[in-house]
Amino acid sequence: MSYLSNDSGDGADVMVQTSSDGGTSFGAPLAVNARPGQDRSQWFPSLATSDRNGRALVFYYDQGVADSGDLTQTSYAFSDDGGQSWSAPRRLSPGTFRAGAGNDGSQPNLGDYIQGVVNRRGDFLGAYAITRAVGFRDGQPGFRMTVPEPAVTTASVAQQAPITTVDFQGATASELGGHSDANGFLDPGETALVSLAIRNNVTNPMSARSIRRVAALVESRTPGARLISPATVFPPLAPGETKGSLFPVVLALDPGFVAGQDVALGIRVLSGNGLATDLEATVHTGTPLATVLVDESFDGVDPGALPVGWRAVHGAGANTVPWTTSGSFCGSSSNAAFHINADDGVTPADQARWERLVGPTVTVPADTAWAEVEFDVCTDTEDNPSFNVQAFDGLFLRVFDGTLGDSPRSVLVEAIAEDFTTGSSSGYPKHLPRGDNPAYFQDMSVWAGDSAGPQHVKMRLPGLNGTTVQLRFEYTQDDSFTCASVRPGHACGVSVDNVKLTAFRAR
Ligand SMILES: [Ca+2]
Ligand SMILES: [Ca+2]
Ligand SMILES: [Ca+2]
Ligand SMILES: [Ca+2]
Repeated sequence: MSYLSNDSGDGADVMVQTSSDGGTSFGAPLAVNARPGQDRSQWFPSLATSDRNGRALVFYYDQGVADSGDLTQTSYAFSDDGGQSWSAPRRLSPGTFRAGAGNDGSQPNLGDYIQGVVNRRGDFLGAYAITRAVGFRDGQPGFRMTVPEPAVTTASVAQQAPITTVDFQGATASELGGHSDANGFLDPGETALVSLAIRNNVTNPMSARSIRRVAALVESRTPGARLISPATVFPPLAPGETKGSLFPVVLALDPGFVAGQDVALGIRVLSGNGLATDLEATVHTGTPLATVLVDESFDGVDPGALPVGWRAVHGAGANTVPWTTSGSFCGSSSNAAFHINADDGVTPADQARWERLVGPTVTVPADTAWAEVEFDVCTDTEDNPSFNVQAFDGLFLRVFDGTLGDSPRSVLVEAIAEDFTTGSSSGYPKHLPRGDNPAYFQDMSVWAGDSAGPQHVKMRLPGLNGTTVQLRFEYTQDDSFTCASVRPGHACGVSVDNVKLTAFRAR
């Protein structure tokens, strides 16, 4: 049997226990994922066995492919000795995908929809939910976005072999002198050097190996972008180790390449350890030309007042506590938008609320290639000290689509955001649980907990060209406890400052 355990505290590991007496007793639990205790969440394992050769396969959603954010894949491992030992895990899904992509409302995007079976031909079939990147208007003029969607991936039960256990850790493109204008951006007609970083992602003592003789072959999947020199090599990689390529591959953009379009790279990593592993990278192009649509420091108003164009709107809850501004939260003397996280003296059930801060309505130019949102966020709210991603009160961002002819809807930024960072981490730091109070905005990824001072947030938002939008900062808290309960003496709340929405064309 397979199940999850969070005894290691990293989010969860996939455990397997086997019985040789028909289920009367079970052996000791065995963690099969890549880096038990250090690889964040794995979840919803599904186990299947072949009655031809006795091989067992377990597969699961796997967030271990990045150290933060919502990048995910489905992974599997197999056993040939009745579950006493397991192979190094490897990817089942055709690529990695963002769990939050296309998440247009509340509720998690990937539910408990996963199952693996071995069919009569002896193939393993894994069915699960997958996402792909979508833009802001995906699904319009309908109300809902078009992802996630179901996926079925087949793995041969008979043909399994050792594999090159690497994952992708980064790609850096820099213009090649003499073949570019050296302005810091990769433009049409220019040539770039692309350096890669990969990690030996398996440290599980059952299956970890050092990887030797590591090479990569890179291909472009974007027309108009070509690899002039597609091969590179890496130093040996001990279990868990990340290494950069020893020399870059060389990427050239045709003169007719459309500036601002992303280049998708496929990276096939080969080694002396076994089968090759395929990874992906994205390279941005074009010199950005900015149009600033929103630029708000909240310094033009006194603490307690909101600037012209900004509104506090009550979302839900019996007791209204509107957004305001404060010049003394988070160790900062700069006035910032603020919402308190405190016991406001009403009955606990009435403390659940959803309060919104709505920015000005702006129209994004039609020739925009991508938009960017930046701001400084600071939080000190109730979280769960014993579970690193769980919080109960927090803040998230949606972008309202008020474009004429579109269904009016508020899109969670995680549904579309690229390169979404909070400080040095990807995505949101925390997640809210489900909750049955209708005034609580349950089950959301949020900025929450003690951020230890302001954190800079930055993200690219595709598909905003030609739309009419508002930024909507959404604060919610549940009906019990505040940050004062978990961190007595703290000034508790959330703040947002230096909010910028910028549209970029590319030349
Ligand atoms: Ca784990
Ligand atoms: Ca350039
Ligand atoms: Ca300010
Ligand atoms: Ca609370």
